[in-house]
Amino acid sequence: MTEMQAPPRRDIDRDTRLALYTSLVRLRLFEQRAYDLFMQNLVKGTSHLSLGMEAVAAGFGHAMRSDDYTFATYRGHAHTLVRGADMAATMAELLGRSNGLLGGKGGSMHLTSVEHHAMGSYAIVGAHLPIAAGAAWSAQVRATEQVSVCFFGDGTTNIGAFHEALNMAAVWELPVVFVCENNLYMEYTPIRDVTAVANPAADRAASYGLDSILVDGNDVEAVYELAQDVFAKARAGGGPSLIEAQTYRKGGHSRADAAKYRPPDEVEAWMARDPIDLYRARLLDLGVDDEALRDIEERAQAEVDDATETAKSGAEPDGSTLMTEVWSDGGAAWRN
Ligand SMILES: Cc1ncc(C[n+]2csc(CCOP(=O)(O)OP(=O)(O)O)c2C)c(N)n1
Ligand SMILES: [Mg+2]
Repeated sequence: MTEMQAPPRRDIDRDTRLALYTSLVRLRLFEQRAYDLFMQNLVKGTSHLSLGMEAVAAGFGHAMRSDDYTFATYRGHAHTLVRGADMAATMAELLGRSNGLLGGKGGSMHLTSVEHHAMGSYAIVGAHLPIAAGAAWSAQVRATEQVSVCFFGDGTTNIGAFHEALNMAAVWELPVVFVCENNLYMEYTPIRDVTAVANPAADRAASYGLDSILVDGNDVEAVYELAQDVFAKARAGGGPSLIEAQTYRKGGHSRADAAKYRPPDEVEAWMARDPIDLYRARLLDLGVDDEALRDIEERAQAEVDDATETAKSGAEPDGSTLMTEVWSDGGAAWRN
């Protein structure tokens, strides 16, 4: 049985703490707005929110170097935004508008910003783990000290690609960090009902000769500090890491899923551990004044409001763009 890592509590400077808090709030307010727009039928296709799980994205995102790679799932809004993708363009992408990150052709489930090394959001469960290992291999060959960071869910640990990617990454000592966001559920199935071990990622780390690492995914500083350690190890040629971050989604799996399948006492216990409330209280304890936090909250709200207006003002994609950007050189003609 794997034990939770005790939060190391290094001394983090005030600016970094406020930056972490800013990210948490931006990610939360963005997704709350995305939910509202979905309910107004303005978001095209489905969307998977990470409300309640923001500390994982913020903690890892802030520890990354600007040229490190991010690979996300369909639940990828936070992971893309935290790398620096423009909020209005991200919102516009959800609305399927031409001013979206991908010209309105990708939508919520496929957010990508190569410019920010956010290398895509993948809708096929487990598909991106081998790809993230490949990016790490490329960094290893080029000796760039870049790290490839791959986020996925608890359910993904029961997919073959998880085991294949972990094994190759360990054998080749690739600079890849696999982050399992264990929110206790797949779509509607509790992970514990279908998994032979209690901690779906951490308890399997030994199979690949890796340390078993569990972290409180609702404690942004614990995540941030752990991320710094595993990134340093990867950059120094120490090989991959597998991390299980324990967290919980505030809402359903996708769309308007009311998540009625979750026991009320479990929901209540996790709602009392909201990552933003926890961090706000901690910052106040550390002597940060309430006014500074309120200022961050107001600025983030204004940014989301502006992003929404810009996104809504975008035109629908022109039909002529349907066959552009199909290949990396932009062409659409079939080739062998
Ligand atoms: C290969 C494959 N099988 C099934 C699905 C349908 N599906 C979409 S999300 C999901 C649950 C994944 O759960 P988890 O890995 O815990 O991620 P979470 O949604 O909780 O973040 C499933 C089964 C899929 N997209 N791909
Ligand atoms: Mg899950």
